[in-house]
Amino acid sequence: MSAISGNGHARRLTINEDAQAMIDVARAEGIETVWDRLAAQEPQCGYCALGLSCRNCAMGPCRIDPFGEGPQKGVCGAGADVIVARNLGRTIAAGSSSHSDHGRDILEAFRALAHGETTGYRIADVDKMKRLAEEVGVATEGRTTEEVAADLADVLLEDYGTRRGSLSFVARVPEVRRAKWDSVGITPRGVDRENVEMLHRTHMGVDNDYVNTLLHGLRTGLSDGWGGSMIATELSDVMFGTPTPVMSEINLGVLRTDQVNIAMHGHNPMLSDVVVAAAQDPELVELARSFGATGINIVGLCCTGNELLMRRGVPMAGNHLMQELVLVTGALEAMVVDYQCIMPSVVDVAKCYHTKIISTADKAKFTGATHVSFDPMHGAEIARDIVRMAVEAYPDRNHERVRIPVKPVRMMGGFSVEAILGALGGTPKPLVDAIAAGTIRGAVAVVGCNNPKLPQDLEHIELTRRLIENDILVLVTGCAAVANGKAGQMLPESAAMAGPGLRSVCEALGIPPVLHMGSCVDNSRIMVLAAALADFLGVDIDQLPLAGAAPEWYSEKAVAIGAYVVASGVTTVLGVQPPVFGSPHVVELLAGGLDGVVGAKFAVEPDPARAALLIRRHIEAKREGLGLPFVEVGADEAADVSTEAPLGAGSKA
Ligand code: BF8
Ligand code: SF4
Repeated sequence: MSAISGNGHARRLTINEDAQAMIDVARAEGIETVWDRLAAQEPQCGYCALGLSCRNCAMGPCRIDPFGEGPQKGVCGAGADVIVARNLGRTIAAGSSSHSDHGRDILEAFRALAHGETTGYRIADVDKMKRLAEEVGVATEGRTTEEVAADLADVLLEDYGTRRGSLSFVARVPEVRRAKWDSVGITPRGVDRENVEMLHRTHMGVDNDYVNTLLHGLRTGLSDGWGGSMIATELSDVMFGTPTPVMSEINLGVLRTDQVNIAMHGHNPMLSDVVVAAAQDPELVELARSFGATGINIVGLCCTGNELLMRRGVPMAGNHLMQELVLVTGALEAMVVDYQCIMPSVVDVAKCYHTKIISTADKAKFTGATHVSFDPMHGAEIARDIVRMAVEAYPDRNHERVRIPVKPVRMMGGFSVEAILGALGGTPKPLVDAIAAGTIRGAVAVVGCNNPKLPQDLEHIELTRRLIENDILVLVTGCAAVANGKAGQMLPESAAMAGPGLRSVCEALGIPPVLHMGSCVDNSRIMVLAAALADFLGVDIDQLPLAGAAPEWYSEKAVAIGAYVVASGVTTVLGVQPPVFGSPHVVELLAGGLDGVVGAKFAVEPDPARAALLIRRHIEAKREGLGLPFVEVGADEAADVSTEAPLGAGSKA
């Protein structure tokens, strides 16, 4: 089908042709999308945008006047610093809890698998399971796989409680960093403990010192990055396979006019993996054929899509802002969701078509959706029921309304730490050598979401383009990775887009200059890689030429990620202002003071060109610190960008 031309309106909202075409269709048909609702919300609350409103108790709600003319204290006496810090602390706890609860769901399924209580699951990577067991002190010699798995599950379940001094995987952190965390009092203990403690501290009248609250915010984030998220990643690898490089396709062009299309949306591979298996069930394929379809096509959205793409090469329909637009193609029989980042609006958009929204998590129900309670004890059977429901919707499809606006783009994913080290011959040495020689200047994790306040994907791909052109390896996860994939930056031949040094390394290894490392919980892979590089060099993580960026973040989970990445020693640039600017003290701590505490800090820079300069200067400064050859980053081009600039300086706003 030919492309439907985007008008000026759609082109301001997204850089992607498939999204532009579907926005035009939605507007023409009066279907409301996220951009319409954002416009209806404007102007958004200025107090909330600055972090200056509080409704933590019934003496409030309260707000602080940022101009100094109105109230400067809430009813309880809390000023701007305390209110902003408490709000940020709760945001980190919400994000950390989301990842960690996802991790716990996988852990509980893994434990049930070990006890033979599930259907549709197996231990796909026995070697990794044994390595993990040995790492956390579980005996493996002379024991069955199931016995070892059961004990491993029990040790990791303890990480959620408070029985140990610190989380199991904190042992992966370079010793010098662990000592730093101990000295500041931010070593993460139990996953649940840090999150509960944050809710406690931010109750009225508990932690009334913003520095103390924010330090616990780092600890809460660390309980996600080196706890809940890492457990989710590691056990997903064990149950579904450790990713290895794989080719796939991406954008709305992955939908098929002649097949039953099922989009898997959400986060937990426990659901999506068994649905992919069920879609190959000969009986269900035959049922689809009996309705005139040629087969069953599973596509991914958001992070569960990343999980499927990384391990199975399942094609990816799109990232966060595509979840409504994929429905507007009229080509989906079902969108199957679990939890996180699923807009309630998908139910309303689906009503305009024959598409079924099938919710599956008892903790994430959607009014108006069809709920199928997913239970890993009967994973295979429930997955078949779900696929059958989708197939049975195919006869209701109105083929006249089907619009698949583009051809898919090819991409390569599957870069687990194991795969990267494997490509390097089993050791980080070749990568370290390339960084030391300056062939690769450093590495940047470009991660996070889409946010309708920014043109979709523009910041991701422009920042990435500028980094790889300057020989900086880019590691991506989450919706950022989907943006890069759609833009064609994730193919081995995209090495041609990189500077000469990075290009030569990528060509020698046959890899893209932008490595897809997985879903958002898989940012833990980036932490493991950073720790491995630091250990190899005998330095702390904050000495490495690394940076993080979340150009288009929206989610509380992204804030938790930012907290653990910075606390782990990696300076991070945000493209969207966090609601902290109501407190100059909090801003000064996050953008300055933290550097003296954990060796890293935050910056905000929405302009991708300026963000790239900021990051390049940071990387060259780290190179200089390690005694490696460094260059002054184009003093002329960077004249107006300073790494010392306070949080938010240089923003276009
Ligand atoms: O966990 S990148 S929009 S889908 S929060 Fe959500 Fe953000 Fe996407 Fe995945 Ni991550
Ligand atoms: Fe107001 Fe204090 Fe209650 Fe917050 S905790 S709502 S600032 S009285």
